[in-house]
Amino acid sequence: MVADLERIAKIIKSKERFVVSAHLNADGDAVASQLGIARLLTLAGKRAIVVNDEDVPLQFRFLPEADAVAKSVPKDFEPDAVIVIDTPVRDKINAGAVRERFAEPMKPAEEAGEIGGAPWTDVTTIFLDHHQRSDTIGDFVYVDASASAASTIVGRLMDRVGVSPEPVIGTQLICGIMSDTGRFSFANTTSESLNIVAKMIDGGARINDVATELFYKNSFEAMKVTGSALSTLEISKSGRVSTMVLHEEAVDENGQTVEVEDLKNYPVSIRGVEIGMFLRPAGNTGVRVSVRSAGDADVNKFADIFGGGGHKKAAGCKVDGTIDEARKKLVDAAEKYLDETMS
Ligand SMILES: [Mn+2]
Repeated sequence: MVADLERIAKIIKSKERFVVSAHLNADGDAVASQLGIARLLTLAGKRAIVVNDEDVPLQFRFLPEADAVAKSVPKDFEPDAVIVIDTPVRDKINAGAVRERFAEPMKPAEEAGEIGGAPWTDVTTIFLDHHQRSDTIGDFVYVDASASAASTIVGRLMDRVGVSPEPVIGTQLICGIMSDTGRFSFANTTSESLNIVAKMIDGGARINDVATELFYKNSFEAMKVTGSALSTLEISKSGRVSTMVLHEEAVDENGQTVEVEDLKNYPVSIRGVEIGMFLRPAGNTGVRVSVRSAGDADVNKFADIFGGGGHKKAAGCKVDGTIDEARKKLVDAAEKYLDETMS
């Protein structure tokens, strides 16, 4: 059932032992908001265990209490509530025990077995999110798509549950908000989220330490990948469409793909460019494309031409063929799209 924050705060206050998780393939807000809500619960005198199947990504391990994230719910822990935060898609929950509970088709709680040492029938489930979502699974669901980050929602709950800012939760929430607002620059940056950050700074959190961890600890491999991708930048004749490619995914010494999140944003960061695209191989066949808009071009609609989608200013799609073929096709289509939709 859909619930407001007063209701959520009341439920939280009435429970004692929580399992907390967020989404797979964690980003800064997913890690920070689940650690943040767990910290809030601890400060409120509750017990909380954060559970993730996946390891916390290296760049977020600086967060206080990141090392306490468990791989599974201990058998001797009997939760009376589960909180899933920042996760609009049920099969993307980063805790197997919770993901299976909500897998479709969903079984009634009586048939769902146990989580840790507690039967699911005794466990209240709470979803907190800032994504547009159609799903209202869970006993209590609070969604506000106007919240900058899931960490912003944790900030909103602090007052209501009676928890004051201190350095640990402060560091966590600043990380989440800084990540999801693109260092306080995206259109979702609100005075509310900045006010939460201000309160966290007053509570002893150090904003520059968070920024240093997030943005000044790139791996050498990631910087080299960025360099080789940047050297492929091209701009169309009209100057309105820019493309950049990565011919091969780079792998580090452990065989892990070197992911560079920022690459998608370079092509559109050139003056005069309206649509910027980043292309790379999509597994065995085809090309994966990230599309970004600098202004009024709706790239959600543009990506739809190729069967993709996303948001107005950030979208993605998959295109058949080689990277060079895809690049030509995409640039032509983008020029045509701009001609047709922009005055
Ligand atoms: Mn988020």
